[in-house]
Amino acid sequence: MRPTRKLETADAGALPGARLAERLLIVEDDRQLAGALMRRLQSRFDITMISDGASAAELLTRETFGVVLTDIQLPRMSGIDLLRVVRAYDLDVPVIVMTGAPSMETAIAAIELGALTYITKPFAGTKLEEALDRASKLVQIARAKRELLATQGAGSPLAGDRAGLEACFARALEGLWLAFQPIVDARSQRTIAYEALARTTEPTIPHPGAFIDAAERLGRLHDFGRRVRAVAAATFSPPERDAKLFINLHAGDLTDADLFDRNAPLSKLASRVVCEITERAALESVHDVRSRTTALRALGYELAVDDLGAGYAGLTSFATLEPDVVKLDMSLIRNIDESPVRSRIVESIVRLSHELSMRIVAEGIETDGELRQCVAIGCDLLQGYLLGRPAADALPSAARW
Ligand code: G
Ligand code: MN
Repeated sequence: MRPTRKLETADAGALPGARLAERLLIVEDDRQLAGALMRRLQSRFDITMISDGASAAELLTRETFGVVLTDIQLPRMSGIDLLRVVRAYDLDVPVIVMTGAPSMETAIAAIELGALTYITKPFAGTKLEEALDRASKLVQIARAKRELLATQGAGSPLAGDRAGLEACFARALEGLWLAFQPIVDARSQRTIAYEALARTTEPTIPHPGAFIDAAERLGRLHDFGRRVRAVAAATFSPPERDAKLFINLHAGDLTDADLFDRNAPLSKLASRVVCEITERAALESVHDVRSRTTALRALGYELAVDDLGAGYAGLTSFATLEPDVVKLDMSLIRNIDESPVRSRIVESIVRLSHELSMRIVAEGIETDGELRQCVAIGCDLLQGYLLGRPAADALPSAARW
C-alpha cells in the first residue's frame, strides 16, 4: 500500500508559502558585512544570522528556511559543504552563494550542487535584492506545485516531500536489480566483460539517474552503492566464466568503508571487477582520493574513467585516478563515422591513452558505421546497443563484423 504523503517538517507544514519564503538564513562570518546585510534586508525578511558553516548546517537540519544566503569561505565548514548538507536534508530550499573571491572551481561546485545563483561581493546595485526576490518566488512556486501534486495523489516523489521520497527510495532499493550489457573485444570479437547497470521495479524511479538523485537527496548514497555491489556479486554469472564485471561507482562511494572491506561480497571478486568512476561527478569533493584508489587497487580492483568527454573539460579524474581503462562517452561516438574532426580527436585520445597503457572502451555504439570507425581508430573494447542491450541475464554479444 502506498503511504499517504505528508509535507515535510511540522513547522514548514504550518507556514503558509509566503511566510516561509520570508525566512532568510544568512551565513556570513564578516561582522561588518553581516551587519550591513541585516540593515539592508530586515524590513523584508525574518532573518537568522549565523557566522559559521557547521552551526548553519546543524540549524538547517532542524528548521526550515525559505532562502539561504551563504558566504563560501566560512569557519568550520565552507559554504560549498554547507550546500551539500542542504541538499541532503532540506530538499528544495534555494541557496544563494556569495563570495568575495570568485574562482572557477567554487562556481562550478556551487552550480553542480544546485545553488540558485552565485553573486560576488560587493553587491552592485540591486542584484542581491533581485536574487532574493527570485528565490522567494521559487519557494512559493515549489510549494504550490507540491500542493497541486499532493491533491493528485500518485506520481513521482515530490521534491520537498522527504517522507514520500524515503518511501519510494526504500521500495526502489528493495526492487533493485542489475542489467548486464556486454563489452566486446575489438580483435577477437568476443564478449570479455559486462557492465552492470542499476534498474528497479519501483515505477517512480524510472532510470539510474533518478535513483542516484533520490539517494543523494536522502543522504543514502552508500546504501545504494552497497546494494548495487551486493546484487552484482550475487547475480553476475556470465556464460564466459572469466568475463570481467564493470561496475559504476559514484564519487561518494569512495568514502564508504564497506567498499574497502575485504569481507564485503564484491571484494571477493575484486580481481575480476573494473570500477567505473564518472567524469561527471566532482572527485575534488572526496578527501584523499589517491589513497582510496590505491586501497581499491590493493584489493584487486581495476579502475576506469567513465563518460570521458561528456562535457567536463578538467584533467583531474585522469591525473588522480590513473585509470586502467578509459570509457569514451557516447556523445563522442555518435555519428563518428561522419565526422572527420571528431574521429581525429578520438584517435588522438586513443593514441595517448595507449601510450599510458590504458585500454579504451567506445560506449554507446548504435550503428555499423560507428562500429567500423571505432575499430579503425583503435578502440580496444566496444559497447552499445548494436553489440548488445543491457539484459537481466548476462548474454554474449552476437554481433560480428
Ligand atoms: O554513464 P554510463 O556510461 O554508465 O551510462 C550507461 C547508460 O547508457 C546505461 O543507462 C545504458 O542503458 C545506456 N546505453 C548503453 N548502450 C547504449 C547505446 O548504444 N545507446 C544509448 N543511447 N544508450 C546506451
Ligand atoms: Mn558506466
